[in-house]
Amino acid sequence: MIKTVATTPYDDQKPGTSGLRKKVPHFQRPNYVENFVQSIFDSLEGFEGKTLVIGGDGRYFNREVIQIALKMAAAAGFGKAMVGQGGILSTPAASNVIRKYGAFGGIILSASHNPGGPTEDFGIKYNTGNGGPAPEKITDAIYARTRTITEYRVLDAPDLDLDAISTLALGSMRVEVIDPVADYAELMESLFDFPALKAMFAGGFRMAFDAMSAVTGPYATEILENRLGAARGTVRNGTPLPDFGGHHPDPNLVHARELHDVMMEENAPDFGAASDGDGDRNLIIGRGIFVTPSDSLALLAANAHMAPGYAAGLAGIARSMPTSGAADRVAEKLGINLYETPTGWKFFGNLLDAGLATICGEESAGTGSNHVREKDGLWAVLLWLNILAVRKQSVRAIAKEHWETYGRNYYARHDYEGIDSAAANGLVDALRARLATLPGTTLSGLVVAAADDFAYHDPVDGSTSANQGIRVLFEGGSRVVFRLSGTGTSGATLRVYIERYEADPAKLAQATEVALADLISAAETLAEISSRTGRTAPDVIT
Ligand code: G16
Repeated sequence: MIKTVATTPYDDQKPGTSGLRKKVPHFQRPNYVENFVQSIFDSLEGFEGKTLVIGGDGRYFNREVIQIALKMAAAAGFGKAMVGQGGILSTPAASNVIRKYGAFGGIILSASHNPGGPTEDFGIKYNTGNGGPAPEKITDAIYARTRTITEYRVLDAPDLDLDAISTLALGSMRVEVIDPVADYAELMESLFDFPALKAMFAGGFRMAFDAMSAVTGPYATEILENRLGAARGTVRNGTPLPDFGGHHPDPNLVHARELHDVMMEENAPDFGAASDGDGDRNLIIGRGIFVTPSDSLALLAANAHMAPGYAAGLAGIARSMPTSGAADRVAEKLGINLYETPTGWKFFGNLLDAGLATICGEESAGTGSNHVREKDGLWAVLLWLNILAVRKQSVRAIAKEHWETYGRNYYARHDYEGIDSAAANGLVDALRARLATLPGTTLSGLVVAAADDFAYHDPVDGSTSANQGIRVLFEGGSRVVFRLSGTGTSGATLRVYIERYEADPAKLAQATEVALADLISAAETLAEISSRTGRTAPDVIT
């Protein structure tokens, strides 16, 4: 029986950079989940009898919300739901399932790299039939609906057992509980030279992969250890836990410190990598060398043709605006287009669908390609492995050669977390007000060449997204970028992105903080960070 339940709107259900993210107790308010899920369905058309994919990263509250979403999908008229066993589907695996089975769309439950647990973070986002995050047109419609919603519909039925692979019935909707790993592993096998990778591991190649007690554990264990023959124990923290073992499942140098330290030892493995809560981010560390996500994008793009799935070359490369310009130089050399988009994987969707870009990447540890419509942590790891198997060089040697060929984009991101929202907005507003007068002025010895608030004009659908980050470009190709994060759940997070391009062969091996010192001080002066936020140092540097 379908129940119609009266409800009242919440005023804070605006999806951010990647869906709706809030603390778990916030999501547990009466009808909070139901309002949002119903608003998603109310914003879509033509799904009657079609398939909805549902899965999440296994974090606390995942199981409860999946049951609610299933009963509401049945009440809304979906014909079939596909759910990962145990409610598990990594974000890239969910994207693949949507595409492979021609689903109408999918609901992904994750707050990505944010911590999990009864008082930590949860998230819900909707992906469309191309497998990618819903574009702004849809997220705006969902938000508008959350402001006017008066009722939701739900099937009155007991919870389903999602722990065994099976086909179940929920009212007139069929529910297929699927193996979350199989389709994804098959896709990876179609893109990369598994026999060459197997041979490399059999030859003694050593790797450390930190799954951070999050969703990639089962995927990495199946692919790296079972299929490619990497030594048992290659995958660390491989069991997904609802609270990620109490850690932030964020693959950066702060939260993946243990892996970093292992990789800096003299007898370190050949290759180190980590992934985040929902499996779409990656961290790449060679023996004794961390590769920034921006450099990783450039390196992968320059060498992608070595993997069978990309042997035909790349159509184009896309990167988010704050990501360094390292990939731009690769695109130039390859004679292909480089697209600069706002932060948010959703902006790559049109470029990938139109065949304009093959590889995409972001400074926030996301890299991916046209194989799905999400960034993909394990994909990046496997492409790196494929390149290492072909080039038979160390990560350090490959990075060094790359910088010698293209020059090096020194890069860092400084995050000021949990700052007062009004102070953060004030800082951005003040910067925005000064943009027109900045060109020609000198800061910490650097001359401002241009300054603007980034606006993106989508070349495929013609839409415009304004106010996507303040850019201050200096003469010589260095820059600082300021923007507020769209994924935090408490206060505001100010991100300052700092980049210097260096082509002088004698200056390619500097410490990043040394290479960026004058720009860091210019950013502080310009944005008045300490006086406006009360912070004298960033919380996280990546
Ligand atoms: C999400 C988006 C990414 C974005 C990142 C950081 O990643 O999908 O495109 O770069 O957030 O966004 P912000 O700087 O606004 O916090 P994820 O891995 O959190 O889904």
